[in-house]
Amino acid sequence: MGIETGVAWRELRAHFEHVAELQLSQMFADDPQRAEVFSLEEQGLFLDYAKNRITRESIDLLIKLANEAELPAAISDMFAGKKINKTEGRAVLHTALRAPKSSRIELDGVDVVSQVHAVLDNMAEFSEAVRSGQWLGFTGKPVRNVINIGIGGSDLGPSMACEALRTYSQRNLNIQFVSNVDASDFAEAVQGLNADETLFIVCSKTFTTDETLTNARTARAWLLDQLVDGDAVAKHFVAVSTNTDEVQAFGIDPQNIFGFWDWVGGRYSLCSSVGLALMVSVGSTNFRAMLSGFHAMDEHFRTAPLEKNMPVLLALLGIWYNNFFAAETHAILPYDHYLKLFPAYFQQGDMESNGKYIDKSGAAVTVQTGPIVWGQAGTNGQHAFYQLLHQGTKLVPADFIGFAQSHNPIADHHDKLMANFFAQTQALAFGKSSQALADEGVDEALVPHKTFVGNRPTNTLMAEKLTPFVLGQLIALYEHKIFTQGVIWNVFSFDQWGVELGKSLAVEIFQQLESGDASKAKVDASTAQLMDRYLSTRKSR
Ligand code: G6Q
Repeated sequence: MGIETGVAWRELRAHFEHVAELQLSQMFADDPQRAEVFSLEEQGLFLDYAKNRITRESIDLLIKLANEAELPAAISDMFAGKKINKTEGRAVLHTALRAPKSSRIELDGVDVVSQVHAVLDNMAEFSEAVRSGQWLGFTGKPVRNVINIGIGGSDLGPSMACEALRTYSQRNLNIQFVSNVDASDFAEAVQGLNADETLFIVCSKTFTTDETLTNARTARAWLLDQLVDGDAVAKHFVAVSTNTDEVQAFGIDPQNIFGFWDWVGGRYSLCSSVGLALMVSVGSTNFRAMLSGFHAMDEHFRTAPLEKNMPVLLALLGIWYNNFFAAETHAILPYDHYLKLFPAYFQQGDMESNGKYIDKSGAAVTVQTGPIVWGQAGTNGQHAFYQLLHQGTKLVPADFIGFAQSHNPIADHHDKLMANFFAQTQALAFGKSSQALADEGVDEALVPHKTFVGNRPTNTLMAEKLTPFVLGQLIALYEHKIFTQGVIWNVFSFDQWGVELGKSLAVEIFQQLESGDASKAKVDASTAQLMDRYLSTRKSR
């Protein structure tokens, strides 16, 4: 039986009929306490959710829904290391990656926290060696370029966080990310670099991912082309993986393997050794400060009552729009240039976790699940897609994220940035009426075009500054939001079977392309035609 057959869902549906008619402008006018009631602070991270199309009753009913879905028990199960990722038979313990050294979390009778800290210590030692110039390449030169080769969960987290914390980075180190199997990605990354000053981090949980292994082999060939001697590989390649056998088969020194565990999902792995490139960039102290931010949010999520629980509130608001207002998408709009990859990071985090139509019982769901997540840093988006947010026919709930202090306090830039940040949520919520336009004497024919109906919901997240700690808080906030929604929609948020079919078809098609003859390919007429066209026009290698 789906969640929609429960009492809370039914009550929410009836309540929606009433709330759908309400205007934010009226709700603010009617309730002077509204901003205060619908806001919450957690260790410096402030959430204002007053500009949502909700009443106090909406929140009560949504909390009732969370309780009906037995969210508190689900949270305990995850933190306790129960094997909640049932389709893969695994625990989901990314929270253990940021647990303090003094804590103990057992999985199958073994404490995982001590394992986590042992790897963190190894990472710190390695990072400091690279940063200080003690790690020498094959010709005795220190490392100047670090290239992470990985894809998906082994790329998006460290690349997003390196960008987010760029001001904390050691600027004489050039950190790059190569993910795409398109050789242009690799070719551009190594353009002009000297191999004897370049270190590759091959980052792959399974060490079987075709894109990553293809890039890693190309990197090895590129290195040996310059350095010739096969022994150079040990000085210029390290690996992050759970698959030590395959890493060694590749030729990487077992001393240079940073392990992690199958209870860490790829898209939840930034705090594991998958964050190695980030630690090299910002140093272990900043990395650990980020882990503290993650842990602070983990503890808040684990212990705060649901009605004062930031990830839970964001999740429930998302469900309110997704399932009752029929919103199809959710925008993440950070007003901080360093967070420009944050929307893409949570595009994977959210869509790979909750983009599922089969529920935990194996039946098709009967309610909408994960939204399409997208976004871009402000103010750039304002000059691109905000037109649709303000006057389009679709409802796009959005999160605005901003900071009181800039890392680059130059002239009046930051006040201008933040003026836009505040203006946008205000415009979205309250719009501009045709009456106001008429009063201003706007040409009658233009009034409809210039009218903003408003009533478009947003959340606003603010903190003092984008520090490593705050970044950790923010990431954990969204992780737990996704978890909460998955519990309510009753889907398995920690598997990703939907990426498998394309991968296996590509293997077959690749063989046909290699043979140069597509006639035996078991593909449809359209694909056959496209393959033929490709084969007849591609250059032979
Ligand atoms: C994330 C996914 C996926 C994964 C990549 C890379 O949750 O599992 O994005 O991270 O496919 O996998 P490897 O790390 O095993 O190369």
